[in-house]
Amino acid sequence: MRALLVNPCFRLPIDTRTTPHLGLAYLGAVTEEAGYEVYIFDADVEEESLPDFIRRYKPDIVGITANTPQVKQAWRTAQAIKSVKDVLIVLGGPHVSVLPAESTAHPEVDVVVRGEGEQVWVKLCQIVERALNVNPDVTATDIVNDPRSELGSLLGISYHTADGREHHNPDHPVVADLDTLPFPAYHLFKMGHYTNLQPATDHVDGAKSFSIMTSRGCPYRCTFCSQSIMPIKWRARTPENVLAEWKHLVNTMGAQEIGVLDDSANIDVERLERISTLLVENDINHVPWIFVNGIRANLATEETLSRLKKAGLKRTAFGVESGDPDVLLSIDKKIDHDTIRQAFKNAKKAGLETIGFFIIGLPGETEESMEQTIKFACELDPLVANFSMMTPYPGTKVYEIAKRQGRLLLEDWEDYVFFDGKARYEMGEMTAEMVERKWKEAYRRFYLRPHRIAKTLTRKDFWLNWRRTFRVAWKTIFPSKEKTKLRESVEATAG
Ligand code: B12
Ligand code: SF4
Repeated sequence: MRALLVNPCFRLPIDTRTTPHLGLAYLGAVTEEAGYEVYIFDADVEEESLPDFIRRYKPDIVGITANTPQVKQAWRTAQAIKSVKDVLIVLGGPHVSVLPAESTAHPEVDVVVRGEGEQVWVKLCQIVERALNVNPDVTATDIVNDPRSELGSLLGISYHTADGREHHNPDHPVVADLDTLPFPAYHLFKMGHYTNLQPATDHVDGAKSFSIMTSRGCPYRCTFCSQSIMPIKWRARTPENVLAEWKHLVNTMGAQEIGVLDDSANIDVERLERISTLLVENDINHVPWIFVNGIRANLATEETLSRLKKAGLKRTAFGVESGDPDVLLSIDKKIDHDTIRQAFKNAKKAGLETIGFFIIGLPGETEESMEQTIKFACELDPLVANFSMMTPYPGTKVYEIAKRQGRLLLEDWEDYVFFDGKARYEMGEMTAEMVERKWKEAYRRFYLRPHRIAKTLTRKDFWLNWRRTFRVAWKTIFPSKEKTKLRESVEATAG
């Protein structure tokens, strides 16, 4: 039984760096563990065309990942594969988990897996294996339309049968104990072909900067965040299990930097402190690491952050979102400005670099509230301030609000990247012009303060990456020409 996992080609208009996909690395690992042959075809780095590869590799099952801006390319990819072989094509990932019917309506998509994929994917491989054992020439059409098909009782999937019926089976339970998962199968990637292994760390191109996820999920439900698609229960790996992977990354893979991808790593502070102790005790705290996504500000005490610093933490991010108290309250972040102020102070006292995530254009915003966000960013003065224009992703509350009370300005999922300088919706007095203007102003006012310029120029990391920093800054302001060319070249890679 041969399985194939595909990351459809998708390049952001701002940046064409490539990075291995952690979700596929986990899926690859469980496929191998189940005893199947598996190949990860990352269209961003492969030289061969996918149809040629399909003819050569002859997979028995294909899984394709898709987030929102990637989903159209996932459909094109599925079509290109089907034109070569009627193999079972499975789509998974955040976008199709929210809108499964949209994908199963495409005849080239056989099955959609909703939510966390490891267990359901392995069960699908087993179903295909059993079908092949009965009939070595069985096709995807046969498997899906067999009235006795095991798909009928497989939790967590959606599919469409030839009689026109849609099937949305109940959800599959999530992996209860994350320690039971194997480590991500990086050996299945052509590691040398990636320009960057973890984009949010400092030694950008060509450095060995790996990702790790020590917990999954988030118990909060911020109205703008796609995390709400995933189960509300926060699950964590044990410190010992995290340590084992960390050692593997440092000692076997030669990691020079590590990006922790958890959505909310510090929900259980004791667990995090135990991880810190283990990193120190095992002498692997010399490899710097970064919280790439925000940690909860209300749980970031100076003591915890100091222990993390000793364990090698170099930089931490906090989701600040808005400088306006009413807007902050309205997005269910469940945090206030004083707590955020204190968290930044604690991090700075602990000797950590900080990142602040801010959003311009949340529902109910006015020019005044955006102004408060810019001022608050300047007051907190993190090392990195990241301002995004609100992009309402399907499945989030903001998406529903924008659809009902505002006017969505995008029809095409491929436009759901948030780096191309365009507002995504208008609502009440909040016009696209206002959001775009304040967003540009935010960057200008934050980074062009004299002390910021001086601070930037004195940092070693800036000089390591200055070419890329300027390229990114330029493309943030003037992205459109690049985007058309990129999109044409991306579409060409599907078939
Ligand atoms: C790291 C990260 C990135 C990195 C690297 C992405 C990569 N190559 O892996 C970078 C910085 C490049 C990035 C960029 C973007 N990201 Co991002 N990113 C993440 C983050 C923080 C972690 C991803 C991860 O590794 N998760 C852990 C793995 C285990 O989960 P997973 O990948 O989702 O895979 C599991 C399931 O989804 C499912 N599954 C996935 N694929 C498949 C396929 C099959 C066949 C099956 C069966 C199952 C399956 O099973 C997997 C294992 O359980 C997530 C948040 C999150 N918690 O996931 C956001 C997230 C995925 N990103 C998001 C977004 C919006 C983006 C951008 C569009 C933002 C932008 N810049 O405009 C871009 C798109 C880039 C692109 N090229 O597609 C959203 C997606 C929302 C949506 N509706 O699509 C998320 C959920 C963040 C959020 N909370 O809003 N991202
Ligand atoms: S923004 Fe952060 S805290 Fe809020 S739901 Fe998303 S991951 Fe959780």
